[in-house]
Amino acid sequence: MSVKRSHSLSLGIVGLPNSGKSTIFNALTKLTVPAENFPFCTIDKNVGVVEIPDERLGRMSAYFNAKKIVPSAMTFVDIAGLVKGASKGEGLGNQFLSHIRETDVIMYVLRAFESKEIVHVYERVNPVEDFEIVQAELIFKDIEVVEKKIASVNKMARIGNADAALEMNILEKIQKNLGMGIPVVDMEMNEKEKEYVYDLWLLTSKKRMFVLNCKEGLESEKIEVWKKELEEKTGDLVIMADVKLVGEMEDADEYAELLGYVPKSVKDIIKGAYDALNLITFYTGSEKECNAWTIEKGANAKEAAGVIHTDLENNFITADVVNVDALLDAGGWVKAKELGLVKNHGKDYIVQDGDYIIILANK
Ligand SMILES: Nc1nc2c(ncn2[C@@H]2O[C@H](COP(=O)(O)OP(=O)(O)O)[C@@H](O)[C@H]2O)c(=O)[nH]1
Ligand SMILES: [Mg+2]
Repeated sequence: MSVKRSHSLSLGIVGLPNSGKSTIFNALTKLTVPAENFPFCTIDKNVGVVEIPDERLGRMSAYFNAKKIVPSAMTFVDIAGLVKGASKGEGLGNQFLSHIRETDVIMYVLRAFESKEIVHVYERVNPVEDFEIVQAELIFKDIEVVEKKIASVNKMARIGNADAALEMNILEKIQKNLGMGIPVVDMEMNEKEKEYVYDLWLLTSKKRMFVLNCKEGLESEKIEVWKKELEEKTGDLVIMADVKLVGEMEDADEYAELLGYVPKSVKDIIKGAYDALNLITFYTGSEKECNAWTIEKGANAKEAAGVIHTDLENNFITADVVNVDALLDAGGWVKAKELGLVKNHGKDYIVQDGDYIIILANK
């Protein structure tokens, strides 16, 4: 499994200076939760841990009248602006590149708004080019890492290491592609190559999503063209959002009446990150405690048990599973069982979004 299977997913906000990164960071981290609930993360002013808004968890905890509610969380990191030359230490480049290394997904915030007061470093508005400038810096940094690795593998080859030739093949392929401006996420790779590359922690291997910072709902066809261009280039999610508005509004629906369209909200952006990472949520719970857990799509019941506790994974026997909404609609566990909604599954069962799971394990 390539993506972390824990609560502690993290998203790095990346872009040129004055694109709206800090504005969006502030909007997202309004939902910040007390750090002691999430001991994995030390909080500073550029890092915020945010609870994932989750209606199903709310409904389930109300049903159980749960004493404790533990939602999934996501860590947001506001990474300072990157400019051309960042990979060579221009601006405060290098230091910030190391912050990106620690995140699971990169959210590019790209400026698509005009403003005389707020300067654009390159004095024009073109989000597609801005993306390419920033990504190029990440590619340069990856090339550096790969070249260092090639040098060390070469040494291993000389002392007769059997794996060295195989490693060299993979590294040279990556080096060649990076040299052509292709980020790692867009490279064709087999499972073995993917596994190897995962351990290199390359910046361009991160999943991506995009926020085009614009006057949503009012903007010209030009922005639609940029959006399409980005989608075609990357295959990734592009959200058009008025980043300033995202921060100011409490309730998107209320604004919808005012504006005549539904503006993008913090929830849309978080959902985008979930999709970008290919994540789903499953639930466990009782009167004592209700939990929402995050897992990669395609994970099986045994792996899901491991997200809760390593012992549960190691001693896994079977899992009783029912969709959480179906469970609550039926009026609880006993009724759901009577209706035949609860299914017993073995370790290979692929967990579905919205599953409520009771793991049976050896003590
Ligand atoms: N006119 C306008 N200004 C914005 C918009 N989004 C952000 N800004 C302003 O642009 C400036 C830079 O934004 P900031 O979030 O600090 O950018 P960062 O450098 O990417 O972190 C701030 O003064 C914001 O208020 C927008 O959509 N329209
Ligand atoms: Mg900033």
